[in-house]
Amino acid sequence: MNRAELIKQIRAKKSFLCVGLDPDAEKIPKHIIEEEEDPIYEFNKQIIEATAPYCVAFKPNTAFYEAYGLSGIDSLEKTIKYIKTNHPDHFLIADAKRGDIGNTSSMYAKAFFKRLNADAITVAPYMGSDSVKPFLQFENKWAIVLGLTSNEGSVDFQQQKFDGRDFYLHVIETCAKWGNENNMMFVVGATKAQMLEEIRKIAPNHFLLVPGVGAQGGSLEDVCKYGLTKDIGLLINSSRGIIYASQGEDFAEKALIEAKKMAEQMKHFIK
Ligand code: OMP
Repeated sequence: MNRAELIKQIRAKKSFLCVGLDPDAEKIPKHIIEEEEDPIYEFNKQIIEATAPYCVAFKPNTAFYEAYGLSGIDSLEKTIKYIKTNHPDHFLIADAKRGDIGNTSSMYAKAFFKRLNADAITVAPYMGSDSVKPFLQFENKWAIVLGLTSNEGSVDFQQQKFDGRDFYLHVIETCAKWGNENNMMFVVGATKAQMLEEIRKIAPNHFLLVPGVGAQGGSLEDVCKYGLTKDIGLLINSSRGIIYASQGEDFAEKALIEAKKMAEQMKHFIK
């Protein structure tokens, strides 16, 4: 999916919500675990059907599949195929946080863009340009580079001063030169919303993937206040806050309600 198509979807739906598909067997409703042959896939399908009208993107985090070995990988492949077949207008982010020496990154890119057919992959830029550039070689595919993450540990490196500025600003500024607004986005945690003001000075038009609302406590209003652009420029992710709104038989209905609530809030920010 290219930038124009993504913006068109956001404007049509009046939502820039990304639903995180992070299935955890401990939290998936009991009846699904007991009755279904592939509980993760079944859980995802019901969440996808319930929330698709209110979101423009889905983000399976691969850890939640890799943890279950081959069957988990199979559930991931089936989930992606299901979205691509039934909801081809939704942007599909494989949240895998990859990045390695060039030839290895090329294989990661192949795995996620060619084999799995994801639209985007999250990328850890610590290893530098040759680790990121292989993800930028595919038409209409995206590298979503970690900029300022939502977790407490972001102070350890990202928020250390380097040349008088926070290090994450150097990372974003430098990475932005390797790609462009049509093949690169940045991750910025919702828990650091005020820092978006500085980030927008160096990445005024890039789309930002913003996780950390819901379970991690970030504010949707603050993210919009500091991060919105004329093209919206934001994909706001919530995983647990939506998919585990209920762990009972009504989980899909409750997920729908939560996704709808977020989309209603987003509507006010779309001119
Ligand atoms: P919830 O906290 O349940 O909404 O999930 C957040 C999702 O976003 C998880 O899949 C995280 O791995 C991911 N995430 C963060 O929470 N913080 C970040 O800084 C970056 C990500 C990410 O790259 O998506």
